[in-house]
Order: sequence, then C-alpha cells, then structure tokens
Amino acid sequence: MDIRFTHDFKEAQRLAAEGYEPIECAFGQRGSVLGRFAMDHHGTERHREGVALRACRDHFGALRDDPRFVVTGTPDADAVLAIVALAGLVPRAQISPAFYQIVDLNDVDPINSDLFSSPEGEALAWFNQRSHLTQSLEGFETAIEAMLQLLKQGISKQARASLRRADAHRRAMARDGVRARFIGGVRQPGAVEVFNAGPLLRGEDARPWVLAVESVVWGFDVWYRLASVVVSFAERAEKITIGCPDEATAERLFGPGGLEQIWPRLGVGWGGRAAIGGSPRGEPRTNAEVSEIARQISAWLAPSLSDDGAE
Ligand SMILES: [Mn+2]
Repeated sequence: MDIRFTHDFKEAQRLAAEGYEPIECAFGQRGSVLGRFAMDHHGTERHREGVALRACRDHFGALRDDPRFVVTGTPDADAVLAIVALAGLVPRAQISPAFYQIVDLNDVDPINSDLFSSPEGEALAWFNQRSHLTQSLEGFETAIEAMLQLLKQGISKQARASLRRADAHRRAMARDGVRARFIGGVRQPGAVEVFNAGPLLRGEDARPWVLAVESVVWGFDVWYRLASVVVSFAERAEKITIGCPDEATAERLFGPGGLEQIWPRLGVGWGGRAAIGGSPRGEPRTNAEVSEIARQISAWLAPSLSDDGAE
C-alpha cells in the first residue's frame, strides 16, 4: 500500500497523473481530482453515489495489484472502506452489503441513519468513535487499521453495550442543549422537555419552527425532530451554525436557494450553502446571540407559510 496525503489541489492532480487513485479529493471551489474510478461525490461530483458503496459493490479488489491512493481531509468510514475494498485488503465476503450500505447512508444522510438498529450500524458506530482519525497520513493509517480490525474480528458484546450507552448519553446531552423553539417570531412557552421528538421534520413533515441550541455534542439527528431549522452555538469554535435537514426542506421553507436567502440579511460575512452555513470566519460569537437569531429567522419564515405552527 502506498498512500499519499495532501492539502494541495495541484499535488493531488500530480499524483493522480502518476496513477495514484484519488479518494474523495474534493477541494472546494477548485473541484475534485478524479482517477479511473471517479471516487468522489462532493460538489461538482454530487450526482455520483458514495465511494464505499461503489468500491465495494462494483470495483472490489480492482487495485489489488497497484494499491496507490491519494487522499485529503478526514479519514471517514466512507473513504477508508473504499480504500480497503479497492485494494482488496480483506476477503470480499468479510464486507457485507448491509455494512457498506449503512456506511453509505451514514455518509450522505447522517441525521437519518440510526446506527443502533442493526449490528452493522453498531460496527460503524464503533469505527466512528475511534480517536486519532486526524486529517493526516497517520490519521488514514490508523483508520485503515481500525477498519481492518473491525472487518476481521468484529466487536465484542461489551463494546456494543458501551457504544449504546455512549450514544444514549450523546442524545441526552443534545436534548439538554436545546434552549428554545420559536414560531413566527415568538418563543414557545414551557420547558423544552415538553417538545416531543417525532420523525425528522423535513420534506412533507417540514415545519417553520426554529430551534436555538447550545451544545458540545453533535445532535442534528435529535434537533431536526424538534424543528426544521436549527441555530446552534458551538462553544469551543465560538461559532454559530444554521442548518436545515436537507436542501429541499430549506427551499420549501425559505424559497429558491434555501438559506442563501437569509445570509445577506444576517449581516456581512454570514454565508454557506443552501442547507447549512453560519457566522463569519474568524469572528468569535457568544451563546447570548443564539436565541435572538433563531427568533429573527422564525419571524422571516412566518409570512411565507400557511402553517400556523400548531402542533
Ligand atoms: Mn463520502
């Protein structure tokens, strides 16, 4: 195996020309560097299926005799499983369709993948909890080792139990982080605990409800069941993020372009994409602003929708 890590678009292009297969080498505005197997599905390549799915299903072992890869960014399960499959590092039977399908779903639609309803999902949860999966060559090497261990040995009953406990704790922390819900510019009365979590509020189930959140854990799978718009303050990064569950829902609520409609109204430097974005880079924010921003957005939403916010 020969893996090269780079943050540089030109370097990735140079290595790809030498025959290194790029895996998820998306460089924002500059686009993706692709090889023989077109292993990316971001930005301009978003029309493609996920990389692990295609590597496992269509190209298993295709690079067994020439396992050279160029990578960038985080060694997530999607990229790492794609490398393992293309290089044929385990017997094909050790990667079940159920496993590569949940890796794919978790990559493209994380808020909708309940990892704890199947053994394969739990296996992925175990991988996702590994530490040291840094944006570096070492990170990728550690991640590949972890994936091989998972595929060859599986995980113990005790490990599964502790993963389930950790996830229940994460979800409880995410719920604790909810500060308020706003509808039509008005804070909903009552303690946050009374908000019932049902299905994800997207598509047909979208509601013009805006949630204000301060949380130290990732909790969008919880929050998007309480509102279709989430304004969250990340303490460590001193950053405010605004999100919708997906682009279609953002457009349903805000009109064409989704959240693009509101970035200019929030002020200079606010920005992102149709379904997610946030406060200006390098400009620290405080938790005190979160509720007011959520209230303001809910006031903008109200006139465009017939929904009266009644539960
Ligand atoms: Mn991916």
